[in-house]
Amino acid sequence: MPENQKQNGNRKRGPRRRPPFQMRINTKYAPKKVADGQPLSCTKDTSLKPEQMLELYRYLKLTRLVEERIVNLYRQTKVVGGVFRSLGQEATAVGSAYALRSDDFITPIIRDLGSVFVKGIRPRQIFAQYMAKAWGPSGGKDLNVHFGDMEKGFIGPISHLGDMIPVMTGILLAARMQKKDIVGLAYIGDGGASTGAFFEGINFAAVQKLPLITIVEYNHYAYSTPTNMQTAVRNLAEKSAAFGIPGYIVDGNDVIACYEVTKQAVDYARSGRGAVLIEAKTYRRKGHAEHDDQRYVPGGEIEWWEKHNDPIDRFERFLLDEKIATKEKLDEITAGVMREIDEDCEWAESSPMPEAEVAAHGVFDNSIVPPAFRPKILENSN
Ligand SMILES: Cc1ncc(C[n+]2csc(CCOP(=O)(O)OP(=O)(O)O)c2C)c(N)n1
Ligand SMILES: [Mg+2]
Repeated sequence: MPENQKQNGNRKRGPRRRPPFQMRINTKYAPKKVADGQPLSCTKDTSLKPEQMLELYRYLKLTRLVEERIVNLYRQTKVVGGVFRSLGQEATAVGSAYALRSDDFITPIIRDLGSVFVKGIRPRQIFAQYMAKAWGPSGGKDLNVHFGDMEKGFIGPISHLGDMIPVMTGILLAARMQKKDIVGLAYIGDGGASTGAFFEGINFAAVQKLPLITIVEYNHYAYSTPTNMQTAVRNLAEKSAAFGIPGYIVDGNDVIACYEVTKQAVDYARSGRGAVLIEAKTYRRKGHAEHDDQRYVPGGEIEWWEKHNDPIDRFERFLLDEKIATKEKLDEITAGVMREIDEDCEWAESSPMPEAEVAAHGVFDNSIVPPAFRPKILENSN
């Protein structure tokens, strides 16, 4: 027995000793090095059934092809606002959201259209939203990502990076008070992970052991700022140590790995053990938005990711190699997605633009605008 415990012949009762600090980062599903010349595929270590994998494939294709269609609409000037794409990162949003229950909540950022589809939003809503049409979810008040659907457990993002994390924490606290066992999944970029709100939101969830899962998307850039000029940590998952919560690193371009890691986090969080931080390693192949020509990206970098680490190519390779699907089956799924996109785009295009008075309603508290400054269209509102 150590000297200090021998006093009075009894074991001394001091403060409970905590085990030494240990960084808890799980790297089981982190990106793996493959032998030179060997193309990347997906992890085989999965509980997913073949039909679920085909559903994941459908969501991946839907995300990519809907975004391509929005770019077409943008070039035709039918979309006039910013167009944000998740090209090359689709697997992170799709795989993670697929691990949730339908009553769980997400709050996506601009690279997470795939998670919105998994939550049950239809392409027609996205097209109508981007074209600011009356039939769109915000009725023409916004023309890109600022809308949500509470029924479907989808909290719309605001522009201010990081601020949706404390909001999600609040939702989870309210859910606990209502004795609901939902979990919340908040997405954030590597740039957004440098904000104060990111720290405050996760810290509160960690202390309260709220079931908050935060996915930080390491996509190499925030606007034109490379991640190493954004943070001094090598892995964003290391930030989990600041909160005393488990951290995971996942290959964000492996849709199965993203599902499995999030599933583990969901089980952990739902069982009452608290918050989790997941870092998804991925790459933003398009600029911040469609107008960004990416002149700050070193030559050959984008092409390398496109050729060697595209999430859809990797998953197709996996599905074919593992004989989960034939090429014909995958083509059939893609054709179905294209049909849905054509139909939904036509529907959205046929929507009228909103009446000016209706679109202006519910944006400001018109009663506080001095009458002299009230534009004509607001005269009859309130
Ligand atoms: C608090 C705050 N600061 C700055 C901005 C402007 N801004 C919008 S998106 C963006 C870059 C975001 O980068 P990241 O978080 O890495 O997400 P990504 O676009 O790479 O998905 C910035 C700086 C903002 N919206 N909110
Ligand atoms: Mg980023």
